[in-house]
Amino acid sequence: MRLSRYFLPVLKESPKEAEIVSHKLMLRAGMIKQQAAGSYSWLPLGFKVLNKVIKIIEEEQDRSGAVQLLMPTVQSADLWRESGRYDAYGKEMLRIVDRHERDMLYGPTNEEMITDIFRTYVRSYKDLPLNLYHIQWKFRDEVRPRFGTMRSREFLMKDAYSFDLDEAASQRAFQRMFVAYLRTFYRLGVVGIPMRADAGPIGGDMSYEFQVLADTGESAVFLHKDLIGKPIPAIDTDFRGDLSPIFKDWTSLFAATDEMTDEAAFKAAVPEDKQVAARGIEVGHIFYFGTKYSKPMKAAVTGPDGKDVIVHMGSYGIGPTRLVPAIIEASHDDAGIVWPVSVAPFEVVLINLKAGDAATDAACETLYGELNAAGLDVLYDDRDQPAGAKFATADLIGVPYQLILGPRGLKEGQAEIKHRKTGDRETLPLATAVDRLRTLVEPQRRDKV
Ligand code: 5CA
Repeated sequence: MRLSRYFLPVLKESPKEAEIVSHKLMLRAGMIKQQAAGSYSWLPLGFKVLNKVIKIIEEEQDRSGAVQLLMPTVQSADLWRESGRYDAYGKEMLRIVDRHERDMLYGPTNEEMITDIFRTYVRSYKDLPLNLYHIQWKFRDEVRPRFGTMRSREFLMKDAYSFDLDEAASQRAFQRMFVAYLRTFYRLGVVGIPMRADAGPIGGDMSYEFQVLADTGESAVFLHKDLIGKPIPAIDTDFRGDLSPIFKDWTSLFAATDEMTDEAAFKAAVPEDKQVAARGIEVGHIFYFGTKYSKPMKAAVTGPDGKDVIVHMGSYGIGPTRLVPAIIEASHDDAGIVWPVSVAPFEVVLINLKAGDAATDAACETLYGELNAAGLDVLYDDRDQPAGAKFATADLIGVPYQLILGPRGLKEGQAEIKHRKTGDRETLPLATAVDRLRTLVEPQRRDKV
């Protein structure tokens, strides 16, 4: 992508309405624009990051055996009357009346609709286990939408729903999602720690939240230190095998939100040198709720003995539009965002220090072609702007590697690479720059781990 042809409306000033650093940086880096309270457009740079986040989520859902579909945003109230949640959901639900005076709603979640799909088509225990997911916009009329896309009214959710014959099979489905989530957050470049949590309006008696630790997080969390940096299950994990050892290994160490524990219980359970009391951002939440929806909505299959069995269900959410600011909260500095490579809008920014100088332009064009050919995701800053402004933009938007070339370096056959995260700089022969960048970038994509 050539920056001269791109749409990157960066702001010089720090926007006053933003209270936390991720919101400030997303506005300053031209990633989002507010459209109404708790409602945002995703501008090209933000959308590019969001799509990388979504792709990783999809890859890990698919790997775990979940199957993607797509349900609508606007739902019929009748389905929600069947489960009893139409009245129970309260003011957070955006209710709509259509021209025929039919009650509709903008979906805050999809348990009812997916249960309706299931009961329409699935008849036999032989079709189980089944896990269906989609990535779709949700609307919740939050009392206090805040912090940009961190807590918005319209937001994107990956929501998966599992169907099983009995509780034991449903626990196995839960464990598959648990492991998929560990892998997903790792690949996104954050530490996502599973914690016992309160199930709220989704219901059920077992739920885990995945929390990214950050000072600005809305939840107070208590955890065992060894959960931070614990190695995640590898890419060759057998999702059709027994995942309970992994599940037990992770859940045997203390971790809970303040809704589920208090400081005294925490201190009694965890040795002093291992106690971490921190704040967290809830980026995912998984639930087992048995027959809460399948029973009133009559979602049953024929069991092995020919008798009808009400299926057991769980649901599994991740917030992609919350993850983007959560990643920024966990990874930034005074100059701007510091993206993990796996979700960076671009992996490399090629900075032409003297656009308009024929020799530098030509050399940059060649480099740009080679970087693209090497499979790197490149932004080429070809604008006629002072070097200082280019460095500031590159730092602000957080591209992990800057490849810098000007007339002087060109004369000597040398380019410079700046590592955004550490600030390290290396000067190297122009001819080796592309290979060097490949070696730096490829392992950090985390797509083979
Ligand atoms: N049906 C279940 C799971 S599929 C459900 O709705 N779970 S939830 O309420 O916990 O939401 C799942 C995830 O969506 C949360 O962990 C969070 O990452 C994201 N999310 C929830 N509310 C918001 C919001 N207002 N703004 C941004 N993301 C949100």
